[in-house]
Amino acid sequence: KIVASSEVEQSYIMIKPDGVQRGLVGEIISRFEKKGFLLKGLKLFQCPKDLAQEHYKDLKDRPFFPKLIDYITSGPVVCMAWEGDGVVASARKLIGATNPLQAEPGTIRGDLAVQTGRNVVHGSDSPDNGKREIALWFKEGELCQWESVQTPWLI
Ligand code: FUP
Repeated sequence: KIVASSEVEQSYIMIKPDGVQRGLVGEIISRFEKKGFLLKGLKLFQCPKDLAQEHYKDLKDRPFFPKLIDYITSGPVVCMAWEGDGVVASARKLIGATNPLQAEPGTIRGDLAVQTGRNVVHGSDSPDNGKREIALWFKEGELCQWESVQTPWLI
């Protein structure tokens, strides 16, 4: 089990299968890069059903749960661990509201999506869930410890 190497905040960000299929991977990654967060983990991954169910376990009693699991496992996703002070809340702002029709223009969902069930990207909703989700989606050795040369300009 992976634990964040430091007390630095991390968020689990995932480009969902529709984002991959629609060719939005570069566009989405670029928004987090340009903002100034640090990429500590990145992989293209075909998610098995049991992992999708574990990831979304808080939603298991909701009527849309089976469809959500089918969607997330329908094709490869891009798994990412992004690090930085305040990254969890900031990433949620960059991503925008769950329903893309309510997401502000300028956010990823506001600019790139129309359906709640096809909302292109996931972001952890708390620092604790960031840790939990990164440990769930990444194996030992898949995260890199490195510092960007830009860091002195950003913090
Ligand atoms: P978010 O944190 O914005 O990803 O939203 P939630 O955790 O509430 O929901 C997780 C995923 O469930 C959403 F991205 C899409 C799906 N969902 C639905 O399909 N229908 C709903 O009514 C709510 C969520």
